[in-house]
Amino acid sequence: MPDLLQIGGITDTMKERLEAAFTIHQLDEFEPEKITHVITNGHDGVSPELMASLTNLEVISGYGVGYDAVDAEEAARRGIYVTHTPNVLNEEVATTAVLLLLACYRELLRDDAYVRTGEWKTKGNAPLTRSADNQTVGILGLGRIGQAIADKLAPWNAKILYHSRNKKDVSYTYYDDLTEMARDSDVLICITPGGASTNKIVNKDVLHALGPNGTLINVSRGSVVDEAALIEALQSGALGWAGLDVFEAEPAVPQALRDLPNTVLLPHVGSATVETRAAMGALTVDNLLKHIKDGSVMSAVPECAHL
Ligand code: A2R
Repeated sequence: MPDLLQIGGITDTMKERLEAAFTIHQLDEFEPEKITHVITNGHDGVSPELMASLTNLEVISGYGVGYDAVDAEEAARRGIYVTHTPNVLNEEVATTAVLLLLACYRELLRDDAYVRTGEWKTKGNAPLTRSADNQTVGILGLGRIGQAIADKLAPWNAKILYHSRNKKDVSYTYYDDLTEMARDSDVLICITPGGASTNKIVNKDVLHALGPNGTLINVSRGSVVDEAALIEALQSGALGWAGLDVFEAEPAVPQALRDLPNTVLLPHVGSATVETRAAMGALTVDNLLKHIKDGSVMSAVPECAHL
């Protein structure tokens, strides 16, 4: 049986299917030259040193759609497939984005605390919140998940703007300048890949353009937003609210963000439901099993699509 290196956790169902086809090795016991397949996730990826040491590597199967923790260009150069799990998580991550948006607008956490602490009884009705209806929403990265977010916002009558590298064949308004889009948006939702090309593209200028009544939602990667600039903007009132599922150095989250009342913070759970994680797990395993069956894979990342 081929030798598979496991990086990070896998579910029992994934383990059962993999054990029938591979000898599974853990990071603390493997012979690099024997490993032909790797299973990993978006957070752990594969370090450049590890990838260089795996001289007979053929496939890196990633659990998750983001693969910024793997050097896919180097893998493609070596003829190694990198695979990921696109599409099966679109709806779930889009739900998470909408959940954060609604929680910011309707002060869900503040009002929940208002009931729990007994303030409702002692202080009377809670202060009013803002309506999430009829807002202008700028989507940074109108890809698979970005489109699902736009679709899920339809019942709130959102006007959709978007910024991506290329203009799409859609009816929404395209901006080739992110700061200009932020200026025209009530909400900015980040859903690009991570990596060098998007590193801190949501910078101080973008956050200030979004403004005191603006809301930032990030369900992409922590690296996309300049976190220090975000904290400063939220503290000074230059930006109104932030709903964040991802952070620069997660799971470490700056105390300043945790102390702010105008943030809603989630522990990177965009796709983390039983149903969606099962679908992601199945596709992660399917990629590996297909490769040992016929040498191809189900869902290669774009850099490896030509292999
Ligand atoms: O290449 P384009 O024009 O289709 O734009 C893509 C956009 N994008 C960028 N936009 C602005 N500046 C950049 N440097 C840049 N790089 C990429 O992000 C596209 O509209 C979108 C990505 O869409 P998909 O490839 O379909 O990815 P998906 O499945 O929506 O997932 C997005 C990310 C993952 O990479 C994870 O990091 C996260 O969501 O969970």
